Amino acid sequence: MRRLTVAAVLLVASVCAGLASMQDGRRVIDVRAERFSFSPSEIVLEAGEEVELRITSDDTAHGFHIRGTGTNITIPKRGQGAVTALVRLDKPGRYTFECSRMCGAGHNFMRGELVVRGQPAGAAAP
Ligand SMILES: [Cu+2]
Repeated sequence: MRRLTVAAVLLVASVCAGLASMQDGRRVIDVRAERFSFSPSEIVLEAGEEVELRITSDDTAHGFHIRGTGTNITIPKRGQGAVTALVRLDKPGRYTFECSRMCGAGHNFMRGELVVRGQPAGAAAP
């Protein structure tokens, strides 16, 4: 009598999510700028982690400046694509980013924060 071994083949659809969230091992974070805010307005990363910010505008051109760093770029106006900023901050802390291009009455309030967390050192007991 022949035994039929039924092999259950599990076809696991390990298809990557349509929207890439990693690029070259980096996290890619989409940021939207519009008068007069950034969303998300708080971005959390690890100290020493390099992330790619892909910034688009929903209206006019804006700027993206991270205080205390050399990052200061122009975000093209809506429909003209994204600008990419590679960001790596080695010191834990909070870094303010802000619009650096006059965009209207609320320009001075258009900002957000990068929260850089320290690397957890070893096993921390609760
Ligand atoms: Cu502005």
